[in-house]
Amino acid sequence: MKMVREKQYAFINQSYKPTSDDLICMFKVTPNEMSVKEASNDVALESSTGTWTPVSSNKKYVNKLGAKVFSISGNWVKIAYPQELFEGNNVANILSSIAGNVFGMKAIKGLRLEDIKFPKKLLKSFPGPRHGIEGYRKILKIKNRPLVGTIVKPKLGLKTKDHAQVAYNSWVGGCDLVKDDENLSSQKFNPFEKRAAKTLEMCDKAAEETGEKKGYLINVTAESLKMLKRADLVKELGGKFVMHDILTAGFASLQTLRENTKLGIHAHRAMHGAFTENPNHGLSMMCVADFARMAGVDSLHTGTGIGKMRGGKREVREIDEEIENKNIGKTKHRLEQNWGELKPVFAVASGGIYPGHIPYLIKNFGKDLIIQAGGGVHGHPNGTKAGATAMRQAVDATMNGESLVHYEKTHKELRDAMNFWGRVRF
Ligand code: CAP
Ligand code: MG
Repeated sequence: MKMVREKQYAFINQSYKPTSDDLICMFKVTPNEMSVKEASNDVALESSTGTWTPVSSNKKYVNKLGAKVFSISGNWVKIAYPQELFEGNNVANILSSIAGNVFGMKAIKGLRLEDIKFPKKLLKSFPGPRHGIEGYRKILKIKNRPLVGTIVKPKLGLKTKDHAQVAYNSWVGGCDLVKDDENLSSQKFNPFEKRAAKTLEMCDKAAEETGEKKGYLINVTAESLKMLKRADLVKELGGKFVMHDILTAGFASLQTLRENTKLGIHAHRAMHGAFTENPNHGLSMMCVADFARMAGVDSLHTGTGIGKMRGGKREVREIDEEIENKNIGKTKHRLEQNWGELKPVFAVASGGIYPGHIPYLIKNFGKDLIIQAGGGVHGHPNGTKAGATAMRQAVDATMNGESLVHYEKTHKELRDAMNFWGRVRF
């Protein structure tokens, strides 16, 4: 069969000046036995209106919808997409174009979608967070400091009674938030309905005893109708928050949740590493964060720069700025963006964290942070309650401008944590 290729550079237009109605993608293109220009042409055509050969069914009016490669600098390529290509308020639809077939084409050895700039009208079609940073602060009555959270550990296996007890000990010790782990849903050892009732009862009890507002981020990730039923039950039981695994369940599921619940949505990014970690291939965490803010999560795991998970300080800081600020400046790995009326999302620093890390986290990522520790609370030598207190003490010390080394002298829980896990130098 004689291969008839589309005009070699039909989707290349390096004199094109993108308009404010264009969606812009920044790709890193590693071509396979062809030039970056040729491979970029294929990326643009496959992610918009084209395919490997001209088609007789094409109409002239479709041509103006074709994506345009308007900038090529080494392997870094920028492509402009007319926003008419996309359906408003539909993350999956946009991803199916710009992050769809392109990753599997023979034309590339590697393709990384590093960041996306969204046009105003398309952005306005998305709800964004219902609560965001200010909403969480209002619900929990915490004005200024970072929120302290924990994850019930062991992550699976605890029976409901024990799960609720661990949560209670965390709250009375000083945690503001307790969350389920990403892989806890409604397994036999801890069914959702029983867990919701028992743990929210303990949440209220702890709030009453401490005089502080407390929150439970219960994992509702499941088939969509079941997920909505679970979110409704949480509301009935007086819960204020739910948790959703936005990547394993998918953005369409997240959008269903956002449109059908008024509760705060805590977003876990389990599975992100499968496509965000290779700098030459896949979708960056920055793009995941963009879509999470648009779809309407209120809090999102973004990394720590220091704990057990990958993701360096620069990357984490740039993502935190992207989800927390209104006007975003351009950097090597990030496009500028004006987020308009979409509320800021609370960044979550989690993964191998313990009290010793807190000065580093606040210094590098600020106070609008949910600092979360599972092992770093329940692994404390004197147990969960002491572990939670040590986390709180580290936040209090840092917010007061006191070093942990000085503060631990008068705060036993913190001292025991530091002796057990060591003092963090940074
Ligand atoms: C942390 C955690 C979180 C990770 C996710 C875990 O527990 O519960 O899922 O933070 O990573 O299961 O590992 P520990 P990220 O505090 O005991 O480490 O935040 O990078 O998405
Ligand atoms: Mg976890």
